[in-house]
This record gives sequence, structure tokens and C-alpha cells, in this order.
Amino acid sequence: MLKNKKILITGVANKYSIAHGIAKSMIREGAEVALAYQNERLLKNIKPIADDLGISLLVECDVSCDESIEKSKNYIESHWDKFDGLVHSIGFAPADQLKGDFVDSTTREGFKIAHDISSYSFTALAKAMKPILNEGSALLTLTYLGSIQTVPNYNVMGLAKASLEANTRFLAASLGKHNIRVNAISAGPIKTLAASGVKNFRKMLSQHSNRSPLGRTVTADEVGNVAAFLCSDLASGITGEITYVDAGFNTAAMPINEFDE
Ligand code: NAD
Ligand code: 0WE
Repeated sequence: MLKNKKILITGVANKYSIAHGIAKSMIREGAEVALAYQNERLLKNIKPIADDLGISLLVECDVSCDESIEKSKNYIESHWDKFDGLVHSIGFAPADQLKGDFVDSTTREGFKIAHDISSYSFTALAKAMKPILNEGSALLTLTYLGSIQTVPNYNVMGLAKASLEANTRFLAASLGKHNIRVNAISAGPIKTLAASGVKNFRKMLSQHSNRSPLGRTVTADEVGNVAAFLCSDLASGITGEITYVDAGFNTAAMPINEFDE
């Protein structure tokens, strides 16, 4: 699906990261992949992962900093003769924003950081990479159901994901004239580093399994397969879209099994 495509993947923190599942699928489908890492500390984690996947291009990119984004663009430009896509798999809010009552917990600073790192960074990456992206490129981001329905404790991240989804549509409208497509995957809950500090996350996983039509959660590998498709030419007619990879959870209002005879 991705033969001759050169794709930059952000957001690999460790082997559990959704971005790791995406990297595996994309490489299997023939892509040449570069990994962007947030900082020196995370480089230690991803070096063995990159070696395992046969990835040689590693780029430091902290999306809170325009200079860091610009540097990574220059690095890609100097190492690759072409550039066909970018995966944005980054989300962050200060830990105190993700627990307790929404009204009580949310602060101006927490709101600002959540929206900056989780939504604006997608615009910032698109803006910086636009001069070097080929016609036929694809951008992809990762979102969550908390953007359109409330989820306990997800709080200001829900607002940031709503912004990210609108961002996906506005980027698609803006970049369509260059034949650059922009899409999002809304993934079901997966036990990753970003989910590790979350109170009662296991309970959320079991509730997800109970209510979803497939009766289970999804894996990072399943998200990866859809990501590979959306960034491939097979998806040349899809842009501005939010695709749910959640075992159908968002389509079901009630668990069917509890009504079995
Ligand atoms: P993860 O912790 O493995 O990945 C989050 C990544 O964000 C990390 O690699 C981290 O380095 C990166 N990041 C944070 N701040 C950054 C910055 N300033 N600059 C550069 N990188 C930064 O967790 P994950 O679950 O794989 O999360 C990836 C994406 O998937 C996020 O957008 C998350 O909201 C989304 N998502 C996760 C789930 C889930 O249940 N795990 C569900 C739906 C969507
Ligand atoms: O988007 C996410 C993770 C978002 C996230 C998680 C953290 C934890 C550590 C953003 N910032 C931080 N900051 C930290 O300091 N998900 C979709 C996974 C997730 O997180 C939740 C969830 C789900 C699902 C938080 C509360 C409730 C549900």
C-alpha cells in the first residue's frame, strides 16, 4: 500500500505507543519511515525500537517549540529527496487537568497547554512541512470520542480533541488544492503511557468491551492498519474525515448483551 512513500511518524514514546503500531503497519506496507522523538530522554526508549524496525532516520521534535519544528523540517529536507506524509500522534495536558470535576479542575494555563500541544501542534507541523510535502501527501492525527461526548476525567482534553477534529477539517480545506489529504483516526481506549496515570483506566477498558459491538477493545496494531490505508493512495478520495477505530463503541448507545434472554 505504501511502496515508495516516505513518512514521518511522531509520538512513539515506547513499544506500547499507538504510533509504534502505526510505524509497524506502514513499514510492512512498504513505507520508508522516520521517527520524531520529543527529547533526549525519549531517544533512549526509541533507539532500540527504531533498530528493530530497521529505521535509521530519527529526528528530535518538541512541538511546543517552533524552532524545534523548523529544525526537524530542515533535517527531513536534507535527508529525504521526497516527503509523502506525517503522522501526528501527540496529546498532552498537565496531569492535574485530567482528574476530578471539570469545572473545578480546569485552569486557564491547563487549557492553554492542552490546546497548544494537542491541537495547534498539528497546524504547526502542517505549516512547517507544507513547502516540502509532495502532491499526493497525507497527514494523519489521532483523536478520541471525548471530543464529542463527555468522558469522566477526560475534561479539557475533550475540548482540545474537539479543536483537533475541526483542525483536521480546516487543514483538509486549506491543503486540498495541493492534493494533500488530512484525516484523523478516533481510536478506542488503549493502555499506553498516556493512559497509564489515568484513574480507573482498567474499568474504562472493560466498559468499552461490554458496550462495543465487537465485544472487545482495539489494539495499536489495528489502528496502525487503518492509518496505513488512510496515508496510502487507496484512500485518495478521503480527506477531512474522522474514522473510528473503536470496535464500534461510538455506534452503540447500550450494551446488547445485558438484554439477552
Ligand atoms: P503515548 O504516551 O505513547 O504517546 C503520546 C506521545 O506524545 C508521546 O510519544 C510523547 O512524547 C508525545 N508528546 C507529548 N508532548 C509532546 C511535545 N511537546 N512534543 C513532541 N511530542 C510530544 O500515548 P498514545 O496513547 O499512543 O497517544 C498518542 C495519541 O493517541 C494521542 O494524541 C492520544 O490522545 C491519542 N489517543 C489515545 C488513546 C488511548 O486510549 N491511548 C485513544 C484515542 C486517542
Ligand atoms: O488522549 C488520551 C490521553 C491524553 C493524556 C493523558 C495524560 C496522562 C499523563 C494527555 N495528557 C496527559 N498528561 C499526563 O500527565 N487518551 C484518549 C487516553 C485517555 O486518557 C484519559 C482517558 C482516556 C481514554 C484520561 C481520563 C479519562 C479517560
